Amino acid sequence: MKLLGTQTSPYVRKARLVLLEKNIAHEYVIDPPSEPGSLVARVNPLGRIPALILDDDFCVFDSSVIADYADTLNDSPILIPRDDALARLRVKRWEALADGIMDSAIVVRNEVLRPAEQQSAALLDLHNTAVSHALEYVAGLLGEQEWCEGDTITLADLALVSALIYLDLRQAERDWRGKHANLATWFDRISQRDSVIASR
Ligand SMILES: N[C@@H](CCC(=O)N[C@@H](CS)C(=O)NCC(=O)O)C(=O)O
Repeated sequence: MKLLGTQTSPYVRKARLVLLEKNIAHEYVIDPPSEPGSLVARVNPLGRIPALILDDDFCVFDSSVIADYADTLNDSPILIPRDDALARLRVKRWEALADGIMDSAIVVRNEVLRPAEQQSAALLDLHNTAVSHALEYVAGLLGEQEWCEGDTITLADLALVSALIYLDLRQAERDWRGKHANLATWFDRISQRDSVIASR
């Protein structure tokens, strides 16, 4: 299988971390959708990354669907609980929180790339505030736990680290470590995993 993406997309990183954590063989292809001749436009009608092309050319998108699918391919580790509906819901809810941080950070990124006089202060404020509230919320949920959910790594951890790496990349001025020391400790620990190192 081939994973199409870029080095900066947080959704791509999340999907890639799932493949790496589960040791699923794949070719990682850097393919920015905006580049002329990008394969993405041909395989994903939405023109977005990540796109996972299976060996029979079937294309899987978006990152949550890729993560869900990839998690069924083997059990080591199981990243999305299968039998316990509530545990599964909780992991997917973490993923939604992390994805929401990514969504808002990307709105901010796209807005600040526009000429200053065309930028909407209200839009920037809305999405920056959403990121701040979500960070406060996830820091509260995490507390001093080693993992976001339960006693082992799950998709929740992979989604959250992907969102935070993106914030560091695009909003370096945001002092989330200063406000949420527990998140910083958790981030430093998970950043030492081989998968996270390989994804950077
Ligand atoms: N909800 C989607 C979001 C994917 C997405 O928006 N990806 C962005 C990159 S971060 C994209 O491909 N944008 C189109 C472009 O870059 O031209 C997912 O989780 O996969």
